[in-house]
Amino acid sequence: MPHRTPLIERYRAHLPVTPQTPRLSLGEGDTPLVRAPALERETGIAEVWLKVEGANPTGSFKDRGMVVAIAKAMEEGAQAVLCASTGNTAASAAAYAARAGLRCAVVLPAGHVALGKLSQAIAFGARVVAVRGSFDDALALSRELATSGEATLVNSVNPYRIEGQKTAAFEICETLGDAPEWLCIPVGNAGNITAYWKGFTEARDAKMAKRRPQMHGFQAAGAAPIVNGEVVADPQTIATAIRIGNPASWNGAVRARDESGGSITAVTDDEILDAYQFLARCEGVFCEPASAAAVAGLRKLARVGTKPRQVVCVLTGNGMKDPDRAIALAPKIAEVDAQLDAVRDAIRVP
Ligand code: AN7
Repeated sequence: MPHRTPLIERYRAHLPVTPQTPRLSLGEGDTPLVRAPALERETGIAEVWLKVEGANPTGSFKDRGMVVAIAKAMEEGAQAVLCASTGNTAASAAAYAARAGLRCAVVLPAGHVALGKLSQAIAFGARVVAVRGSFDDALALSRELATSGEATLVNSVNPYRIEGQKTAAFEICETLGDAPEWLCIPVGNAGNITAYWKGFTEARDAKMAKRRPQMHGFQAAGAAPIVNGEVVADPQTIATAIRIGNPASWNGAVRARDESGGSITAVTDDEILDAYQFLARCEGVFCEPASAAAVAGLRKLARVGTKPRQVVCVLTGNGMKDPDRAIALAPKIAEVDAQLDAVRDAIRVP
């Protein structure tokens, strides 16, 4: 038995699983909820919690939805799965497809996928195709390819993905004993904010929680279609995971915002990188830049208006996904002779 109960088992009463659904698992879900004391001091908010989704098997929240989508594809007799991706969906699809014995193809925006994610897709044996275009182009092409029935589409337009991802909201309610006052979350294709809102709603209806949170979503300023109210033809941001100009779950995000009395706002790349470094250096939590958008957004909201007492920020992906970004922010690494004095001099703070 794996030491974690498989997500599909644990939440089977709330998921579209049948006795015929394979019990697929790589140990997804049950991720840490970690206090953020430095953020609490800085924002003046009594409780700030980080939902560390980078602790999932392939290092992102995508595994929660992918395990359900791939298990259902197996149940339905699929031979192959397909997705477009900014990287994490591809890594997750490739891993669960490998486990399930299905073929997997991933369609990526050329030149804009972080190294760790690309290496995962390759290692798990997916067929990798990079298109000269954006994620939005890749998704449009993948949707069209999937209509032929040759492969099952496992992007978040596949409803099983949303079903699996909503389990993170259940876990938060279980750990805190209720939903938090605010949930802060990055928004790209908008599947995750849609999934959390569904999860919090079902948690309340199932008496796992008494309330639902205000949902605060954050897009990168150069890729902020929902904030701007129009499609972004050429989205740009260093947070490549959320470099998306035409989110598939746009309506779901708007509904989550409006029904919860929350917001969807933009954060700049500088604000994202500042939060990224703050989390790593002051909290000891290394997330990828897109994830830091949630914390950049919280810092911004906390400077104006009324503050809540309790917030959860969703850290969607592991910092090691994008090693190039961390290294690009470093001062030059000192290289010295293998001698005591040289090393001591190099370590000494100037
Ligand atoms: C780390 O992998 O879209 O709003 O193709 O990888 O549900 O899209 C990734 C998205 C946030 C945004 N944080 O979530 C993909 C992809 C990380 C991500 C998002 C993504 P959605």
